[in-house]
Amino acid sequence: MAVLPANGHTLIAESDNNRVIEVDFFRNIVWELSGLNRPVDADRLSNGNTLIADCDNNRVIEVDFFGNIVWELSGLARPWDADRLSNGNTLIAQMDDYRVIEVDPLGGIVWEKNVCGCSHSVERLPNGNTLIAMSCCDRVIEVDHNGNVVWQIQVPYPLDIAKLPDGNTLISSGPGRRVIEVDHSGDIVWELLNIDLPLSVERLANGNTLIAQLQEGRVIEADREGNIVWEITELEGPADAERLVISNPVQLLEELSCQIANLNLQNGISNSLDAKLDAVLRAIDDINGNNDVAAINALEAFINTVEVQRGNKISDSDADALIAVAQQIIDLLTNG
Ligand SMILES: [Ca+2]
Ligand SMILES: [Ca+2]
Ligand SMILES: [Ca+2]
Repeated sequence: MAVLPANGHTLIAESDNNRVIEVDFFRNIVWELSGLNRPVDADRLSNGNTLIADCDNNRVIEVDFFGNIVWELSGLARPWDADRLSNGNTLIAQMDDYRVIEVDPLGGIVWEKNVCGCSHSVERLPNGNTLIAMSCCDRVIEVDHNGNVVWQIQVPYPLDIAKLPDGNTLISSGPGRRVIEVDHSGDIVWELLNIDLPLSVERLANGNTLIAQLQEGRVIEADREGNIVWEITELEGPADAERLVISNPVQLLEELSCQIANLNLQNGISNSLDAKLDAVLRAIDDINGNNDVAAINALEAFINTVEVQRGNKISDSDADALIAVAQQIIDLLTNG
């Protein structure tokens, strides 16, 4: 039994389309920034802005919701990864300058580590050390503040790395055509094989893994058994993807309503589904009484209606998607 997809939108650096997009669960674009030059990394920051490694413009920019550049560092050498740190500085890995740098908000270099070749990914760890994917040298290293290597592992052309809460490390290997999870001894504790050119990797809250596949033009969410539980295809050079958790049930409800409209179902069916979603909204809006139970009951009725039409007026994949989002709303109302 596959794990349901994790809640949220997906932020994607579509490098060959020179844009960054945010799509909802139904793959509708809800935010877009175009006019870039091979963006390869996009991170949504805690202030709601987006940090982008605009690779072939040799710069890292931070843009607000409206696309205004609120911070920029230019003159870089094809940056591939940029992370905003909790101290406000920015950590940057570059393709054409064989060092990883940490810069302050004014652009001054406050820390650097020379590496032996190109680097596609860097991460500051909670212990203050820095994890670096030295792609061209087939190695992932962890260095302390003084630049001493305290841990390393050989991996063919590691492209992205992510330290997991339990201390394991997730690594994508381009020529290896796989994503691996290794423990501190370097033993592989989990792997996903036959993944063509995995670029970015992220472990999601539900245990699934989000992977951007550049040449395949898709982003997939795979469960631990390798089942693809969500994907978006026909992208142009997706180099990075991250899941953005949506914690507002009303927002998900609106997206679910839009999707019902997009599906162009027979009037009777769409009216019946809309009525249930209206009931959910009324229950959530009702500040009196046990509103969450009423909302959850209406969502269960919505799911039942979709199930009745599954394979008939609603395709299997559309039914799966509608139910997954209805379930995400139930989870939010239950745990929120
Ligand atoms: Ca990212
Ligand atoms: Ca980043
Ligand atoms: Ca990073």
